[in-house]
Amino acid sequence: MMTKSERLFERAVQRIPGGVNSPVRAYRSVGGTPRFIERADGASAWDADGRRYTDYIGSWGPMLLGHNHPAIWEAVCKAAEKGLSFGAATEAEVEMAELICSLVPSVEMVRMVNSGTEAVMSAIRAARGYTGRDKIIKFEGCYHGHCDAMLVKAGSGVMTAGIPDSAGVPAGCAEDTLTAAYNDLHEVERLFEENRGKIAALILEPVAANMGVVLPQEGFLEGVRALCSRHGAVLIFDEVITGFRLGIGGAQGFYGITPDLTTFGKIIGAGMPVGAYGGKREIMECVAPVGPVYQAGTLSGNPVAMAAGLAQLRILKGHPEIYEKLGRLGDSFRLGMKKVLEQTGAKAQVTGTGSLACLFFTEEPVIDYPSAKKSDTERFGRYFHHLLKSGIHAAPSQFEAIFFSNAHTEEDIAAFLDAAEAFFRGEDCQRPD
Ligand code: HOZ
Repeated sequence: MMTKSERLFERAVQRIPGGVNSPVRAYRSVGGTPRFIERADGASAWDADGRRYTDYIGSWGPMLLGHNHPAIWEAVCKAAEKGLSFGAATEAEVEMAELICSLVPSVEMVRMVNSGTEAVMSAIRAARGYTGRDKIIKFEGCYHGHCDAMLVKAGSGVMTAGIPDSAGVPAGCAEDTLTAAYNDLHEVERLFEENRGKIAALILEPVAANMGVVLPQEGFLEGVRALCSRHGAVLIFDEVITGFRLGIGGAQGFYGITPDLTTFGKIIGAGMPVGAYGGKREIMECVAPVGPVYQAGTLSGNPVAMAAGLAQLRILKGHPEIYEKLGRLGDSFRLGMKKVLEQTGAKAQVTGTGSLACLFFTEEPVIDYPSAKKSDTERFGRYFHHLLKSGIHAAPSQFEAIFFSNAHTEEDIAAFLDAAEAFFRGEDCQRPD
């Protein structure tokens, strides 16, 4: 008999491309049918057939406090009672801007938008308007949302689907996007030399979390900072995943590097659709209505989304011990997984930092896009289905992160490691068609 998820998926594919509203939710690279999620609470999610999973997707990052947190839920209900959207300025937007600027010192001014994609698109426009230059440097395997200029050698769903240079992007939109290998400062230096006075901005994920999780090597972030300063280019940190996750000050606080602009995403909305970009006052004052760089949005700074985000950020600000716990959970996972790999002789690499982790099925260290792509994705598919059968809901792609939240426990991590050990000892699942 078909499960309810299977029946829903059959209907979904008739009316929604691939049956999903974002490709990363599809199970195409791992086989089988996406689980349709009905509800989630804390670290758990239940599918349409009533099966419970420990959830390590966490809406791709924002559920840092776990699902359905009571304070956030209450803030959302209170805000919704007053109205869902006004298309006019509200006090909550001012509070949000002040809070972000106080938590992330490089951000002197900030503009709210509705997604990470919008944040990146707008930050790039601001950088181009500010410098009067057109070219952008990005890194292979970094994902900065789906705006045309960023769909060049991109990570996340486009890497999973094997279409890193999406169709439908006019050549003209991508010709000003230059790419370098992550962690390769020489290549960045060469691009700056070959394009003197033409580079508006360099954008990167300070911890790459859309080609799996790849850490910056020692000196890499310092190096890109120095090169941007030397060549008068705007350094943009895409902190859609790392912002408020690797610490209250994001990856820039964690590594002690100051970008010129930062993009944020869904974490600010605690599960509501939110993004933001901000940074140096002189760059942000190029944005309309102060300056000539146009960017707008009816739902930007939406009152319900602001209420959810303010509730989450205030809890994070008031409870630094949450970050200590997140770091401990991440370390338990990474150290425990290393032990599992040693004991079972499995050829795999565990990567990550803080509350981000990833397991690559390759013998070589993963430092960039080519080394990430060496991972055996067939084996990942079998591992994924073994996890799912063991009640673990992780991203259905090799090239995504495992997200830990404050609702996870050491027992959850131990159960994950047990499932991984069982997989490596040969109790493999078959990959469904
Ligand atoms: N690409 C992001 C995850 N790595 C966001 C999820 C999505 O694309 O839907």
